[in-house]
Amino acid sequence: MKSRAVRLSFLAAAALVAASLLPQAVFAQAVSFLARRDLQAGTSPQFVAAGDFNRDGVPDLVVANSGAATVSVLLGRADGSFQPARDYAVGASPYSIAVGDFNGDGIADLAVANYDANTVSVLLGNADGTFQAAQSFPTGTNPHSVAVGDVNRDGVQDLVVADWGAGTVSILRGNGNGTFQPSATSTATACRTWWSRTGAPAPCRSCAATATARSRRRSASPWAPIPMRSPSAI
Ligand SMILES: [Ca+2]
Ligand SMILES: [Ca+2]
Ligand SMILES: [Ca+2]
Repeated sequence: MKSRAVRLSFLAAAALVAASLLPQAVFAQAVSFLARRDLQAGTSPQFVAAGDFNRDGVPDLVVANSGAATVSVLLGRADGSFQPARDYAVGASPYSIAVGDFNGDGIADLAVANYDANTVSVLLGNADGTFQAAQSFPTGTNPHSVAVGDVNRDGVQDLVVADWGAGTVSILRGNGNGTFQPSATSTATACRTWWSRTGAPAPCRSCAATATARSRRRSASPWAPIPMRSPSAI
């Protein structure tokens, strides 16, 4: 009886091992790739995104060239090849791209996080695979990644940016016409620059304390928020 139980356990273990190996073997045999094909982009390509920028049903590519301050758009052909890249200027060190429709015309647009420019560049699509010149909107320090979403549920796409150098996330709410409202992070950064009326820097204060500080200023506080001015200019 004992030997039969051992034999059954051995068979069950063997069956489990065979079952775990068989799908992998079948999978390995079923998947293969054609020879690699390299496409020319710009200097130091950092990020790639896909979309259908000329609305022909064929996926296209857009590449962030961090060393060239450009994005390269490569329109796809139906046979899997791509047309030569067309470059568009953006801010310094583009690190990330998100595809959305920021002006609600049904045509894909681009948002590019520019790490060394502290901006996002927005390029509105023209439906034929070309894009309008970039418009820039401030973010926090060193934007490293950008995503698209409707964060306030008004039906207009917004941008969410991860600011690597600031440890913050910037929310840029869309206006529906391809422009964006100033980010909350930019406001918080400006609030950091406080100076006394005598020219001495005030203790660092958070943006959340602004309302309280303004209230104190009205009651003869020696500190006043004077964003982005040097002591000599006061
Ligand atoms: Ca296409
Ligand atoms: Ca659009
Ligand atoms: Ca929105």
